[in-house]
Amino acid sequence: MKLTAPFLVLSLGVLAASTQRDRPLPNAGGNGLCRSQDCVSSAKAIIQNMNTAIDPCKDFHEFACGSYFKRTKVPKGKNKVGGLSAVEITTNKIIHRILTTDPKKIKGSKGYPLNDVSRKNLEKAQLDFASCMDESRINAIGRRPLLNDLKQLITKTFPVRNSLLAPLLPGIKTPVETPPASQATDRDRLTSALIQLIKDGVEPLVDMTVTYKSTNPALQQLYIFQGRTGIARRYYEDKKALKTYRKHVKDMFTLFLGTSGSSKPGKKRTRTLKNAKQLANYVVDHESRVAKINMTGDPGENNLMTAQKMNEINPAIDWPRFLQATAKTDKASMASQNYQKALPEILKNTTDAGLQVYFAWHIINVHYSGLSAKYRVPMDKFASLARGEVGIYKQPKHVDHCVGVANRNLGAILGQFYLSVAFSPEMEKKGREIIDAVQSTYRIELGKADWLDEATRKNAIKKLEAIDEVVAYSRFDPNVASAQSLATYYRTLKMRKNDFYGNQKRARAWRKAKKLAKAGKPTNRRGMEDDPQEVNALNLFYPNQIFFPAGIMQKPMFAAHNPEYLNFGGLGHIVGHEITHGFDNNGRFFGPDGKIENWWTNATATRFEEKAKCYVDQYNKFTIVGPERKSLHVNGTLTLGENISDNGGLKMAFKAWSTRFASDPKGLRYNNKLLPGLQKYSREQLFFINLSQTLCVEDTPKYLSNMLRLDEHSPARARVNGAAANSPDFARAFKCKRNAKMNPAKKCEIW
Ligand SMILES: *[C@@H]1O[C@H](CO)[C@@H](O)[C@H](O)[C@H]1NC(C)=O
Ligand SMILES: *[C@@H]1O[C@H](CO)[C@@H](O)[C@H](O)[C@H]1NC(C)=O
Ligand SMILES: *[C@@H]1O[C@H](CO)[C@@H](O)[C@H](O)[C@H]1NC(C)=O
Ligand SMILES: *[C@@H]1O[C@H](CO)[C@@H](O)[C@H](O)[C@H]1NC(C)=O
Ligand SMILES: *[C@H]1O[C@H](CO)[C@@H](O)[C@H](O)[C@H]1NC(C)=O
Ligand SMILES: CC(=O)N[C@H]1CO[C@H](CO)[C@@H](O)[C@@H]1O
Ligand SMILES: [Zn+2]
Repeated sequence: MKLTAPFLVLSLGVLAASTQRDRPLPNAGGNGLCRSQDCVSSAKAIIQNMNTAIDPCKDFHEFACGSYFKRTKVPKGKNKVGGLSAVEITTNKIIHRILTTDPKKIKGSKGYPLNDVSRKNLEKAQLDFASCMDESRINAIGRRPLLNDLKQLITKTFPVRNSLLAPLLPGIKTPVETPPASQATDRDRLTSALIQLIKDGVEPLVDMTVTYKSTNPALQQLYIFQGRTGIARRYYEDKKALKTYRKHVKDMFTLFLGTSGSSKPGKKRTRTLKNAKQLANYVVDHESRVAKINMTGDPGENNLMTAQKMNEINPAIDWPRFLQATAKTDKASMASQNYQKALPEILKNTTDAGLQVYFAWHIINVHYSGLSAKYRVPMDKFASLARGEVGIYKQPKHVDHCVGVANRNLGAILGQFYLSVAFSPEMEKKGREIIDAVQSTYRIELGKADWLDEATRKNAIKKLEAIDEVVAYSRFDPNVASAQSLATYYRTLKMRKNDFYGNQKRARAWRKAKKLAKAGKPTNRRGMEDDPQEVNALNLFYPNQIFFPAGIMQKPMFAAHNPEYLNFGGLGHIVGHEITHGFDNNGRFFGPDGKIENWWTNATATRFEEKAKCYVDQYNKFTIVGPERKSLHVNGTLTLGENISDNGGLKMAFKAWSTRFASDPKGLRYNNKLLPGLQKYSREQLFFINLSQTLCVEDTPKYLSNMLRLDEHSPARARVNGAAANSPDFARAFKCKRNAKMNPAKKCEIW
């Protein structure tokens, strides 16, 4: 559901001067020219992006962003600039400041006050960050801590006879204790090993998580999935892909376990490992067997059953003990049953020594993130490739990497500081007004949509009204505005000075434990796993919730004192987009409380499908210029949900704004002043211009062509021009002639 949008630099003086933000809103005071500093700088930024030589009725995105494109080049080391990625850069600078300022020196704001407990919390995040930034120490430590973890595997977690790994790790007494060989004991040993590994966040053979299911969203439930494979299932059939993967596993075993070979003068010293190929084969062959399991006819995810029942399906694991030790429960939903049924057979085809290698590979795959770039980069690079990205991996700058680490591990603590320095209750209040306005407009428009029959309309309205909105930050477990709540939330996560590897490992184990502890508990509807500083917005189909973190309620989407037509073109559009997701080709299958439920009559559902097809055909026709100037088509099926949401979002945001403006044309309540230097544009036009400019994104052709296959969002140009061309409001605002490119006779519309 991640959306993609705009840029512009937030003031970084935020750590010092935050009280200013708490001033009450000045009276809108009539609709003259807006001369506030925010207005002046917004106007300047808007003008600087536009290319007025272009006819807005021919190519609106180019009209709104043309000059931006002319002066902007994707910097080296990046795949794109502009849009939300630029806001992320600004946010990360703020987080970086927070991470590197003495906690005592950060004053905080009245709106979101900080206290001694907050500062104590922050020390934890700062320890993590500092341990990451100490690159020379991490380099000097090298792979040692990972090798220690592998020793742990070999000597304690899963000792085996004839270990292939033991001879590679100095200091291990071989042979290790000989394990007895009876069937029952095998099962005990395997169960114990899996329990230990899961606690460390390593998940070979079984992958487990806790979440709510669509048939009963109020309850958190444990799910057991099949162990992850290194590449997607279909690639195990693809000889070339499999060969690349096998080589990667072999190279990584060599990197992590090899010994330095002799090096000729002037040559780089490289590692060698005689049995690397054999080790790689154990891993890849096992995964290939897993990938071959026929999943057709698998009963799927809604399979809550007792641990006893699970023993019948897969007797290789002692499920009652396993579930109790990991998640303190005696039931779980066993997804991928076909896999579980096949596992005992598959295990028979693997020796214990082979299984140990497979576990080692998973340990490497998870804990490498605590090592130096020498180990991290080749693993990250391959992970990017495995996601289907070809040739676009870019190693982040070290400091960005470390900000990301601290954000991932202790994001909510940083979030409290982010709220305090970059956000204000006034912004929260104004933002909420926009959200409410768009939602009320939605209600009115649902009343008007003539293709909905009455029964479906009633249900749609019921669903809309049941949407639970969370604004700016999580209110419960943790309450990000409360230092005490955060201290409790992170209590069991310990961070140590100079121990980057250990910090990452503890954070991972803590996350897993936190997740698993929710099994059997009610769903926390006010709590968000996403942090307030995230530059993103979400629609969770279940439990029918939308979340707008403080990070998206920022310039250039939103500024509390700016004219409303700008804010509705920015944040309002995003709000409309997220609400529409609940009614798009996926969201429409979920009911008001997030259960999967058919609330459509057949006739209306058929009309929905016809209307959706209009988008698919329309977007299929869009092309972009790819590498070597080749023209590539957008995939209208892949992007359907996002397109429906872009279109609905644009319409609802515009109607919400224009209704408010019409109710207050003199500007006594709402600020709709004009912008200096942009007086020749109407408010309506500026709404669309600003909307488009949140999507002035420049990508490399290579990145763009990758994303065309992978991203559910259309490229920015298609997003803007597609939705604008479908909008009669747009055509009116720019007086586009009938059948102009941006005003086709045939328009697609659902919401
Ligand atoms: C997979 O199982 C389904 C249902 O049991 C069966 O129809 C199908 O032929 C199987 N596919 C293969 C490749 O064995
Ligand atoms: C186990 O190995 C045998 C012999 O190579 C093979 O025929 C069988 O299909 C394998 N079983 C599984 C579940 O992979
Ligand atoms: C609606 O369509 C479904 C499947 O397409 C069908 O099973 C059902 O009987 C139809 N209901 C009505 C009222 O026509
Ligand atoms: C478009 O995306 C859909 C859904 O992901 C996929 O099934 C289809 O193969 C894609 N079409 C093309 C031409 O790539
Ligand atoms: C829908 O998405 C496709 C592909 O991303 C895009 O080309 C198209 O313009 C979008 N359609 C609309 C109406 O937004
Ligand atoms: C490009 C630009 O600056 N656009 C403006 C769009 O509207 C937002 C919200 O008011 C402003 O912050 C931006 O400056
Ligand atoms: Zn979206």
